[in-house]
Amino acid sequence: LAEDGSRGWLRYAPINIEGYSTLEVPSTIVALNSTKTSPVFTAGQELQKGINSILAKNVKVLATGHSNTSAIIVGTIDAYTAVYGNITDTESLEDDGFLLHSASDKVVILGRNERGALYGAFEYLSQLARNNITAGVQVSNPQAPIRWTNEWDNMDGSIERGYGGASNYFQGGYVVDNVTRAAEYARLLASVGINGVIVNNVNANAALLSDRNVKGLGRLADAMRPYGVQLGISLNFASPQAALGTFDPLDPKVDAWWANITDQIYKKVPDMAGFLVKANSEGQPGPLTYNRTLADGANMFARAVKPHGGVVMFRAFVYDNHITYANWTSDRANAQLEFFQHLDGKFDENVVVQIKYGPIDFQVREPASPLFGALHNTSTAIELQVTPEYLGQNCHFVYLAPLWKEILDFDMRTDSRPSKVKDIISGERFKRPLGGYAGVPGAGTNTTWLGSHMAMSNLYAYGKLAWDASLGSEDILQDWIRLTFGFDQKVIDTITDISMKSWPAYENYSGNLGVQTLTDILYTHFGPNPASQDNNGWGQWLRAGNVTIGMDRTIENGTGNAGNYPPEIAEIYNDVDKTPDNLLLWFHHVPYTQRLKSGKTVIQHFYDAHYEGAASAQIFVQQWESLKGKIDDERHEHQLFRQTYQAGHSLVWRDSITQYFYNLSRIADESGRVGTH
Ligand code: GCW
Repeated sequence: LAEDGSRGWLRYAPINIEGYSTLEVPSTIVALNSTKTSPVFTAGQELQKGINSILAKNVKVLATGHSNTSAIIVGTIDAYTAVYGNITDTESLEDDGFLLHSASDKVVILGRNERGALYGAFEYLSQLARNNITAGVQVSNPQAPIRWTNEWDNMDGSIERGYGGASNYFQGGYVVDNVTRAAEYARLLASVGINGVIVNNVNANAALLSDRNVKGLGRLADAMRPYGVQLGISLNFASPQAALGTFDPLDPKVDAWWANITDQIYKKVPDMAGFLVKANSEGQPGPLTYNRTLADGANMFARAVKPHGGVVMFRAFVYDNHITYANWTSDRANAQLEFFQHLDGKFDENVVVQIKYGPIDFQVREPASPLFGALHNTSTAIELQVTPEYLGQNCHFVYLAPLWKEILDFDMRTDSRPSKVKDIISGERFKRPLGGYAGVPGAGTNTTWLGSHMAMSNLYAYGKLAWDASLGSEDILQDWIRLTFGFDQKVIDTITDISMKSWPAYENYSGNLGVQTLTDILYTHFGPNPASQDNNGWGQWLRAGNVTIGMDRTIENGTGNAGNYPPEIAEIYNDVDKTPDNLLLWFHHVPYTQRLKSGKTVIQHFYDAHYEGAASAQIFVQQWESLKGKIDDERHEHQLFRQTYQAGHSLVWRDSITQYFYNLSRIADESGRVGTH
């Protein structure tokens, strides 16, 4: 039977394992929904479908029921108390949070709002599908209000940096007619707590705002609403240009133009989440054209959405892509602070500055962006790339949760106080009203959504971490494996092992020691091309010469970037002896013969790491092969093809990078693998 990849982790596979105790799941669901398209209605349907599929049990869905019937009751706290009277343990429930109380004769699933109730239903189904029902009362609240995806879908139907087919939302310049995929995707996202989707690329097209497309956005939002997923859009800053001949954010005509179009959109999408804006970056228009600040630009949109309760996600990915290589102190990594620090406190309350996890661009290893520690009077969100643009584009498999967790758990030590990135973006550290997560999945029309079954662990993990960043990467992964591939211990162990080794392996055979990914930087961002990184205006430099390598980001001799961090962190990164090996070349320009803390030289580390990383990729193939017959053939073959490709391509990586640095340094490998002929 063909595996329907579009179900992702929501397979609701029949539980058929030895020793499984048939749960006394009640035979009735009481869904206290407000309307037929509400998230609680969805919850009722989803519970019915899931229980039927997992336990082969037919369950009725009713709109109300007596307190003494054995039932699964799902709804908001208010709806519940109206029917059944007060219930304890709900005081701590926040927006989108849920209470789940499982007992054999009665299951109560409550949300502060309807969306929360749906999340509780998905959690219950996940526990059922994993044969791991937690008895008693559980209360779960999200750590941050904004848990969105940013889809980079173009209106011509392509997806920027997407590896899973064409757009689910657009075709030929317009919103698609058939919104089935939009609904199915919203379902997947809701099951891991995602509550908003920006449907179009940050490199945005003003044609999105035509009447026909605004109507289309209404259809997309209607398709997503039953899952509690709100639609948002990216805007092209220069959209008013055609009508007004200007897009100056301080021109009242421009302001009025945005207020009007925003009102039009809210007529079709009354619950629109808000706008996402990429301005003055990589050729996109923005307020700097008119000598206005980025805050002037952001606040113009904030005023337009404010009456409707919307928010503006304003990207911090602003930099000049024509910087001078000859200048030792030029540094793209400084751009975010240069553009944003002086604007702290100048953004309206409904603006969130959205910051990529590192100061450059989704590299295999970056330090956390110092901007997280520098904005104290501005709400912030982290931008994570689920689509592995620089990490093998789903032809290689890299489980990304460990990378994200390193950043989220990083302590900025602002004012010498605990200041973990996850607590900054949740709004907790600086007492901000908003904040959260923006993930870029690149989901398309491919039945696997992302172009690879295994890559779905990244989408799953993104949602889980956006809900609760304290969860462990491996725990998240193993839940996903059980939901996706079943309970076979060998399957669980093998996929866990491959996944947990996948980031270190990729880092080893691509760019290690914090030198960046070493991929082709100018066009594809795929495959090795270290020579492409230096000597151009993009600023993703290695500064690799014959004797030395690395960016000098020290305060005294370099670009000063280490000094962008709060003092306790600056002191570490500014000091070549204190900087961890894995970020050495990010912060320091050193000889190839520099000794690492490991005792190896930089160049020898390059050789060894590349051989180790590529060797791991060969083993992944054997490990995956050993699962034949333990998972369905279709998914087994699909992934085997990718692992085999990765194994071969990792050798290409290994040989090109080691040879490149041998050619530059002329220092031979101590183990005789490189530079001997
Ligand atoms: O890394 C770059 C990508 C671009 C992307 C840009 C951004 C959407 O290569 O494709 O454009 O980042 O994040 O704006």
